Amino acid sequence: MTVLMVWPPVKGGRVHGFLPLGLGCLAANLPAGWQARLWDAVLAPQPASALVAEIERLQPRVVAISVWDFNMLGAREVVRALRERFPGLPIVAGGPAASGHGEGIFGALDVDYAVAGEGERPFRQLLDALGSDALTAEAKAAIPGLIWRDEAGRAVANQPVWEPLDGLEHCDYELIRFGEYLRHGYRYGMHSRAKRTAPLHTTRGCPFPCEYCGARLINGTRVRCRPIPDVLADIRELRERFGVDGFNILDDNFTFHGDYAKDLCRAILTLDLRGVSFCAPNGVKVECLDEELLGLMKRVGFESVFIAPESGSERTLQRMRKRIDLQAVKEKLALIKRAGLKAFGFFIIGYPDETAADIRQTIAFACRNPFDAVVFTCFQPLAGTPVAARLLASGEIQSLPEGVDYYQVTYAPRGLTLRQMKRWRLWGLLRFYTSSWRRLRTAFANYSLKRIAAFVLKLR
Ligand code: B12
Ligand code: SF4
Repeated sequence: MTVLMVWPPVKGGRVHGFLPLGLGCLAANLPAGWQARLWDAVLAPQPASALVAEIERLQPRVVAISVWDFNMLGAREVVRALRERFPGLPIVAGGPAASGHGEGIFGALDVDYAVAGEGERPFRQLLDALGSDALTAEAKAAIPGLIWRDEAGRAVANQPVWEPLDGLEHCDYELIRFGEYLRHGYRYGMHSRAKRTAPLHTTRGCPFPCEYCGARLINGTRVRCRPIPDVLADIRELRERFGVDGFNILDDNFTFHGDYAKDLCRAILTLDLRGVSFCAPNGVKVECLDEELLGLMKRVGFESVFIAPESGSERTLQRMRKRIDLQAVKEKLALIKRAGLKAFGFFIIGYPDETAADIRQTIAFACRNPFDAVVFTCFQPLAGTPVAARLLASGEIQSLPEGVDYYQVTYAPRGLTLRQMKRWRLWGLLRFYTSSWRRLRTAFANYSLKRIAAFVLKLR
């Protein structure tokens, strides 16, 4: 039996930092008797009519679609075309948007089932039941994270379960045509000399309660570590088959279990990986850094450490429920520098109820601490997060943005306009990068003048 996996089109065509990793993970963990095919409208932009033709050719038993808020518009278009042409074909959605929307996903997307949380095990159970025509209400109720309709048509959302990562196959790189992505310029990871980069997972989960973040809806609040031999096997495979020379650890909190991170670094040092760099571009929990870990990271091939204070305003940090100690940030920045690593900072501006004074404090904090580079992102409410729920409930926003990337500004706190937010962002970057020669050099060392000019134009 075939499951056709769908990576929907995104506005603006190809997105080279954006891989169908979730679908690759599901495909690597299918039940016996099932095979996966992938229809990928990001690697090869194509209209929904091409998917209809593919379904006529492959005659799949199920369609599985991976949905982020970012690709929701494309997902909707594809699902609409499938519904019209193949009304009886089961469509299952999963991914960050399914996790974020919960049972609300049926309002956003006309699918039969959805899965919130990690998909490997629930999807295997769902396919098993579908394939043997045993998908009774009891069977549906027993699948963790499954979102389904009961006999009265009411949406039911089962509680996801976040199990240990042992025994999970990682990702089917063949199915997602990772080699093709690399040939088409796939690249993720800022400020790295690596030419062929690949994502790498070592842990899943995050225990922190930041109110703007949707990560724990997908990966839960317990940080689970992959067995180190599995991670090494991934590294070897990606290095040997695809010539990868830069690994981006996509974990939410790579350093959360310090001993695991250290053991992993030591294990990586036993591999012959000359010329290979590592990066954790989502940021690491700053409090979890110590001298020994930073030293090991440097030896493994980290060039920089990304941390996410998010704000220089204590008032905003409290509102975000961001548990971070700005004094500790200063101390750890010194440690990062002493280890010979560069320090990158992520900041959010325009959080609900922020004032111009809070934003000024954030920019000042970034400028006066020894960061080599920073990013100021304008706040965007994400499905399923407490802050988005509050904004919707209070009527401050009527709906959540869909199809937007990092650069678009879709929200401004009361008292500020979208235009002002764009100006604050640009002003912050200008102030930061012109505040020292070292920072300006870092920017020019990593990006050409043309790229910097294009970036600034995009931010206006
Ligand atoms: C790495 C990452 C990225 C990478 C891309 C990763 C990639 N796939 O190539 C980059 C940096 C490009 C990125 C960008 C963005 N990201 Co991002 N990203 C992440 C991060 C840290 C990990 C995502 C990942 O790849 N995980 C690994 C794969 C295997 O997991 P997965 O895709 O979720 O799949 C699993 C399940 O979701 C499920 N599943 C997935 N598909 C399907 C389909 C079916 C049928 C089923 C049953 C199950 C299923 O099973 C999979 C295996 O368990 C997450 C945080 C997190 N913890 O998830 C944020 C996250 C997904 N990102 C987020 C956002 C908002 C963005 C941006 C839209 C930011 C913005 N507003 O501008 C951009 C959009 C893309 C763009 N190009 O601009 C939000 C998503 C919120 C949402 N509801 O959509 C998250 C949750 C972060 C957050 N703080 O809330 N991101
Ligand atoms: S922002 Fe980072 S620390 Fe906070 S909940 Fe999300 S992943 Fe965890």
